[in-house]
Amino acid sequence: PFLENVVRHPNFIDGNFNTSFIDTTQELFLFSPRKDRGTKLLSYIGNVTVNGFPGIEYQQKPIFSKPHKPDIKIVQSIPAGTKQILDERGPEGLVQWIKEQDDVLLTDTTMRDAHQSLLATRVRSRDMFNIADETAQIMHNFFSLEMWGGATFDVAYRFLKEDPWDRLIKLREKMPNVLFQMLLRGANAVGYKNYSDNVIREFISKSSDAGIDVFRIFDSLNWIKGMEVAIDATRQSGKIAEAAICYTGDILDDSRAKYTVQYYKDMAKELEAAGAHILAIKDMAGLLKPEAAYRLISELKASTDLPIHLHTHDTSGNGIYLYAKAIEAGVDIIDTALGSMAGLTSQPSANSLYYAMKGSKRQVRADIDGLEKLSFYWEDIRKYYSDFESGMNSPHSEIYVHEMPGGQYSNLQQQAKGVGLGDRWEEVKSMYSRVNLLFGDVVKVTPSSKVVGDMALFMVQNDLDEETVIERGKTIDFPDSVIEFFQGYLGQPYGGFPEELQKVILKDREAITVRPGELLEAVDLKELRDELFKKYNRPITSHEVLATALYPKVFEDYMKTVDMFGDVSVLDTPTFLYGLRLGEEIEVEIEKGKTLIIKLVSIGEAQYDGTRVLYFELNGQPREIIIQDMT
Ligand code: 3PY
Ligand code: ZN
Repeated sequence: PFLENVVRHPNFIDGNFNTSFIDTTQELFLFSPRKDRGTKLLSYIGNVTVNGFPGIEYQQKPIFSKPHKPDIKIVQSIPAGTKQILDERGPEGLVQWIKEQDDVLLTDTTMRDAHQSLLATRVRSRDMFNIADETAQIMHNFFSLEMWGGATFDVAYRFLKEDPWDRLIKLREKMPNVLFQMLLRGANAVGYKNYSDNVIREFISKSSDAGIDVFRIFDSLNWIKGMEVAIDATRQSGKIAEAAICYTGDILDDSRAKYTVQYYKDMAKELEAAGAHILAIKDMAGLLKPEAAYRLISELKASTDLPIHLHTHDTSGNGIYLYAKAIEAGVDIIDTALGSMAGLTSQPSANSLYYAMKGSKRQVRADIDGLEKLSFYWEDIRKYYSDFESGMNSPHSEIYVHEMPGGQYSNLQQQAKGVGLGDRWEEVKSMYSRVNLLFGDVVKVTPSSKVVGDMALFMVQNDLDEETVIERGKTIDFPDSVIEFFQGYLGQPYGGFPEELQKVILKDREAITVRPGELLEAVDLKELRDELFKKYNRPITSHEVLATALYPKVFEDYMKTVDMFGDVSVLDTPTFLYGLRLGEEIEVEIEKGKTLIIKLVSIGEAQYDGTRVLYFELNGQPREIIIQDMT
């Protein structure tokens, strides 16, 4: 282990050492104790069996049917796709190829936005790995697969206790043929606040190395300055910079004069000048009405040369009609999800759109039988996560009023439950739209949407309305996210902040008007790696350094969980979420060729100190695990 510590030390790897290296580098003498993976997993299973999983109402583990895997033959040579076009012809060649296509191309969002929007982002990597081979084969002619970014990064570490980089790398191995796409929140990366420019650049560079090809970059206030560094870094990595316009308001409604067609056209031209390869229209809440889509896309097509990629959410139920109009207007690529993961707050269904466009001039390029089979698989998987469903089970046209992004709906609902406002959800939604107007009608998408959501929860919780906020505001402590927003730390909203409100919220704090990244010092990533090396007493990857730069506390907690329970990503999802039933036996492959057989034999009575003994069998041997009962 000593030699291993030496050769893996970052200074040794970087060639940054001399003869005193061994004497002056104490951490070379730290060795981690031998781990017993079996005991750790039993502790995790015991814990979740007794105490339940956060966000899931405590219950006995339901019986799930085995997911239907498509009965297709996995061929050795996976059909080539857009990934090969990018690799062979570069970004400009790929853009040219898009322009030459008559059919409309699809991006599948099942592994990112669909579950972010329906299931609070809780789908685990394992459920993706198990269908990856089939997906690569069936979706070989898709434009891209959106499978990373947005909230997935944070949620993977925070709730799923798994490494998001591992998801990206393993999926890339299994699906080498179709472009991988991620959602990047501009200067906020995959977080909720602006980061230093060097962190943004490093994150893009490492995400690109790990397998991302298309970076959909947006700014939560449509502020181009907040996108420029990310666009540049993407181009530097030789990947596709897809710059997004976030659609808000209603271009058909003259009484909402703030966000007009001209506003979007100007923004598109600025994004083209900033180096975008593709223009995305990111209709994150599903507000774009069919006629508006026709008009907007026709006008954007006439004013820029970029291919257009349209994203929407089907909350209102108008998604397919909207897409049909967009296709008629010449949109190049659209975002859909597999049937069973589509609709409502998610994307419109690829399967339905395929049939809707039959017989029209521009067809949807897809293997419909294959899509149906993949959809069956996801129908079964979705049941595992039913506790994270939003409860919305029919189209909600109220979206046109509250304007809440699809990806936020189920998350804000969870947040509302968390602060005891679960039964006042209707009020929270209506307050959300009032807060938007109070803030001056802002673009609402992560993280600006979170600020609006936080303020809405705060106002409902404290029985505040618009007048009391202004009148009594000087004596009110507003949520941190709201203060930071009005300080300009998320950038500048179009048309500026409402002045009176800004004064009330900031009190004697200063506001900035420059790009926050200009004020943030570069993070010393090498120093951060050294600190982590000392703290964890093992070699640290660039991915772990970045995770710490982006989410220090979340990553630290994740590492504690790994230390306590080991790698829980190896557990099947029902066991991960519910533990075991009495007498149930499972097989867990902890590494290739190494399987543990785990059986829960009985659960002892609670002791005076609140502990219980759980009696397991591990590979046939009895094992006792003591668990603190917190129910
Ligand atoms: C995200 O930023 O996660 C979104 O999905 C915004 O729509
Ligand atoms: Zn979305």
